[in-house]
Amino acid sequence: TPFELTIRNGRIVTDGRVVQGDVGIKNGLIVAIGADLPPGQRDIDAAGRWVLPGGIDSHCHVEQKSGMGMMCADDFHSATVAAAFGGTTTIVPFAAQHRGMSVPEVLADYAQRAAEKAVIDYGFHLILANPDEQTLKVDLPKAIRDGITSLKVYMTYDKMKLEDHELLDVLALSREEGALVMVHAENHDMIKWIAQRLLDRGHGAPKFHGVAHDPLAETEATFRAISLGRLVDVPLLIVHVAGAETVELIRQAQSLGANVLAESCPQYLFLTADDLDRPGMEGAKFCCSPPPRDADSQEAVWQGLIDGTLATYSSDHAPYRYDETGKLPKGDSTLFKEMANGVPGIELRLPLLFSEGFLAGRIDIHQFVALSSGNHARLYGMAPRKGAIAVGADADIAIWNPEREVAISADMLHDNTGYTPYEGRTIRGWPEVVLSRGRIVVDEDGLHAERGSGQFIRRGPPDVPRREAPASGLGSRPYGRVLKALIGLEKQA
Ligand code: DUC
Ligand code: ZN
Ligand code: ZN
Ligand code: ZN
Repeated sequence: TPFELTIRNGRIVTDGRVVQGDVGIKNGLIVAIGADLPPGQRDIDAAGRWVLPGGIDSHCHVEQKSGMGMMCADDFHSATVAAAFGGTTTIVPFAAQHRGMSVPEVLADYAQRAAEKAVIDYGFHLILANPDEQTLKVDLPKAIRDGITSLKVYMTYDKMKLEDHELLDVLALSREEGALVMVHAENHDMIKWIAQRLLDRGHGAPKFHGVAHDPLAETEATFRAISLGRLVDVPLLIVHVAGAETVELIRQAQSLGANVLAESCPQYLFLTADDLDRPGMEGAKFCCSPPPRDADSQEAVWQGLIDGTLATYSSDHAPYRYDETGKLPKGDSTLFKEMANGVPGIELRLPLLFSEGFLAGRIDIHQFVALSSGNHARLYGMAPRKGAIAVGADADIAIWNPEREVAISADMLHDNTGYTPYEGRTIRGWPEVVLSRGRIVVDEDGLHAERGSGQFIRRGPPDVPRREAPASGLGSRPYGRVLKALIGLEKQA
């Protein structure tokens, strides 16, 4: 037989079409797609199932210390196992530089920990908190050449935030070196100012996290980030978009030719600020930044995903336990400012979208594939190897049973958080068999992959569809000769 594995009789999503048929796999690659392929050494029956590219989660936090110094609950084993059980076959978490750390030491540390533990493939984005000469001129260009082709920068958090001129330095460099900059856009001073007034008045409960992180803080910083990107003529990607006004701002900027991309996450589709307002400290389980907002914002995020304003759907899995190691460092007297920021979602990200997006009729199966995998692969430089069922691509495949009903509870999940913000909901559809490079990672009898069997993906340059600003009128950019030279658009003034 020409195949090590044949997936038979599935509904295969490939190249913008749905094909009823088989997928032949050899040496970890997809080598044939068609009807009536010969049997493999092993066959998987996919009758009545969807055969989809494995998910790519391009925003998750694994074995990472937060800006506030708290350690995630998941390591590279538990996080990648949980990802695989939820239909994800590649993750791109963060390697986080904190002030005073050099980029090579950060990358070596993350690379070693992931290589020992990951069960699926992975890359890293570099979080830049220390954009000094050495970092910008030497270490970052080298990291990019080594396949770390994306960066995250923060506009808030005392220990992480960059000034606008530093953001401009990073953006200008990203064009020269071929990397994509991800921006956490919230206005630091607005949040700090509101939070201080709340605390002065004795308002420390979890729900006040949502008050401090006002939607305007997100919208203002997003506008500023977009403006910085336009000034130096570089694309950027706004992560974890939460609010309706921010979605609309991004849509308008795109219509004026701005090269702004954006991402959202399950917590902005399925949670609201009301979830933070639960009895006792329970609301801490729903605390992330930016926080979930209201029903109108949920609808706006759906529309953004549907019409392409938002290009990627990631988990922003930031796993902290509901105890003194994470959410409640001071037990019941923990103030909202002291709770670890972030919610778990690496396993439920795709099942939630499959059920409430695809099966509910909000998006079609091609949109599901683009939002869960294909767009991540292109924007983060992993196509055509990842993100599609295509001949020559890695055999990273999730086989979904659309009939299976699942009542969500924390004890069915595989991460180390110990709770889920989606407890008690019932969804439809589940990825029952998951392959990574042709290896069965998960099937009906559980996990098969070994610790350390995942591979580092050395990513190429981002493939960002380029929008052009109009030549004149609203949105046009008058780049004079001098400005062009200053920002590096032209070599000589
Ligand atoms: N930003 C993230 O990307 N994740 C969790 C918290 C945060 O501020
Ligand atoms: Zn962030
Ligand atoms: Zn995050
Ligand atoms: Zn098995």
